[in-house]
Amino acid sequence: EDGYDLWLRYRPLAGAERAAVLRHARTLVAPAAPSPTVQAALDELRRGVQGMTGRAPTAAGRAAAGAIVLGTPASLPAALRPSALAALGREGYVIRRMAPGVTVIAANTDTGLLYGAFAWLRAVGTGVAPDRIDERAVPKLQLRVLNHWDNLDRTVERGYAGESIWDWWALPDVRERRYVDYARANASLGINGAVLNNVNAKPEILTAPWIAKTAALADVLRPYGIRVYLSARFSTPLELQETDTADPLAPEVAAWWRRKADEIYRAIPDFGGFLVKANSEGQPGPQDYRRSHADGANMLAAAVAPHGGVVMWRAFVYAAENPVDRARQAYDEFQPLDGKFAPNVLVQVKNGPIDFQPREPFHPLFGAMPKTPLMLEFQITKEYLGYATHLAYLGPLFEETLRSETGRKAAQAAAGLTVAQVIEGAQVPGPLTGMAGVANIGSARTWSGSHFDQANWYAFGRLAWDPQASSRAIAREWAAQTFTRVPRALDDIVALMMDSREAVVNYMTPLGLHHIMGTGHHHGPAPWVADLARPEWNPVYYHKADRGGIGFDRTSTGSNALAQYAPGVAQRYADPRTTPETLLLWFHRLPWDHPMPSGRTLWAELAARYDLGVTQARGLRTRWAALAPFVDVRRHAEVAARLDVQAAEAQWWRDACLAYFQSVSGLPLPPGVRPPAQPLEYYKALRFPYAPGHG
Ligand code: BDP
Repeated sequence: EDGYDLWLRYRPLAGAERAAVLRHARTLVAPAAPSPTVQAALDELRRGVQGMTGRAPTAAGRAAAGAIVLGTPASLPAALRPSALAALGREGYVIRRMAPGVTVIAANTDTGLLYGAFAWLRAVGTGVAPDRIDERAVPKLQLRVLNHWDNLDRTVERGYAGESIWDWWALPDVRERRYVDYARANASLGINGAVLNNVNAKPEILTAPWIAKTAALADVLRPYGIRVYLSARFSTPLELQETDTADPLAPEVAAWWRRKADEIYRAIPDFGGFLVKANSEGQPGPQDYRRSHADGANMLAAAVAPHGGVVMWRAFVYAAENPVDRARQAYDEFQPLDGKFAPNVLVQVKNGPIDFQPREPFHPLFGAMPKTPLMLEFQITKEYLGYATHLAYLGPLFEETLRSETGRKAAQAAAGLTVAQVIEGAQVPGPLTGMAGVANIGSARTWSGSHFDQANWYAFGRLAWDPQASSRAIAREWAAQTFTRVPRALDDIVALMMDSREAVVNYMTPLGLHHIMGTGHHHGPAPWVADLARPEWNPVYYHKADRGGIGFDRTSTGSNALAQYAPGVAQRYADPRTTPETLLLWFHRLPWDHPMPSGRTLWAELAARYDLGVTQARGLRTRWAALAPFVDVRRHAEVAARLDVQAAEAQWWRDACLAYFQSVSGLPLPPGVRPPAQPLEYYKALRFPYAPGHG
């Protein structure tokens, strides 16, 4: 067990369980001349049943007891056709017993059948008896997309799992087997799109040789229901010296993009479209020509529209000209453009207003652009949560954002909407909905750099399918397929996963602190950094600690970023007493002796949180050690080694942050709090010149 098989392990079952699977999967019945997609479904069922029972089902022409029948309304005989298939749409499926011993997997499309096949295997893999499998599922979002921040030289921005899985150099001729396994893993979750290259894009990706490479990948992924997309650099035609400007309103520019889209679609008829990072962190964009984000997005949208493509335009923007509060900028720039985007544009918004921190409040744009499809962007790779060395199951982070009450309503609705409901399209009736996840996938044997990081890929996929799903249930499902189904061990693994992200928050950025990580690489604590060129690059900008107190005042007495939220939410967060403690210093600047609900002062509470984080990190290690009897030796040891690092680095975070905050507050350590192991200067002097994932 080296982790390569992900959650699709299909390890042998024993006794009655094996017998039951054998009884219900003796034969596979499928339409004659199956499409590549149906073939993929049949192959997966065969592989799964063979793995679990030692015997592969055989192909049969007729459904008898022991058959799994795959069919669409066109191919299923009436007696085997479940009701209400139309409501399944293009990607839904139903699994039902339609005759004694006959399991039917039905869908309107072959992709639906593939999803149904994976769902059947998932059910068996999580311990559901085959005769009890009865499932009907329809994805709530249309576009469920991984964003690979993969560079053309095969490095991966913010990647901690080895080099890019795309061997661009050898493409289009060499098509690695790994691409198929990647497609299988995604299809098992319902992920139906992949943006292949970094949002910090190079112009070359849109030249003929790279279009051919992209087309080769599209061919491999297509049978698995996955479309490819590319990140486009806004100034591409200008940089390729094929136009004299990149002004989106210049006719030659629009014409160039139309021709480029035509060229791409000739090679890839189902190309998904473009993802664009514009006027953000030095990337070119329409504002270079005094045009708006809508001008830029709509010009590209017009180029792909005739082919059914979309543009995913990112709202992650901040500029030096906005010194007051970086958290405000996306809303300030985008909200006024509501209603101005073409119908095939989605505005892609990060979960929080800063940048993928261990904890952020939900982004105020959710619910505030009722005429614009908003696509939620999560980061699966753990840029700010300890890379792939710390264990942090992100399901609870994703769920926290998705379940946040925006305080905004759909037209004529009485109740307010959660972020999940907003992205599901409650305000913008129409087909465009989606979720994006910045992938944590590389060519490491584990795919994700660690065994537990696979769970974050898994959780993203499952939540993109159903944004209202429970992260705990997802953890259980993943762990049962990945590690063990022994109930006691499974309970412990799930509990450990569910506690892990909060541990990270506690030892890194408790009580609403944020962005106090090391410069550039974002590894380790550096709350003291104050000398970088732009104010918002410096951690001191975010915590503002000095003798008088700590925290970012985003209320009306400060940056007033709070006013970007719906009145109900803004009101609640305006008062420290009604602000959740977890976000206190995000919204408020408070004196060190501010009384906390625990009865401690803020300073004592902060110290207590850091201590708790260390205790929790150590706890993950001891709890995992106790699971040794239930997990294979190699994977157990590989996880344990990382948990050792995590416990040590939690201590480092705690010590460095307390040493620093003490130095600025001038206060003695609260009673009972152990002094940091080293003087502050020691932590400040640490350097990480070859930290992975940043250029
Ligand atoms: C930040 C990363 C940076 C990305 C940027 C983005 O540090 O590498 O390019 O986000 O999302 O989180 O564009």
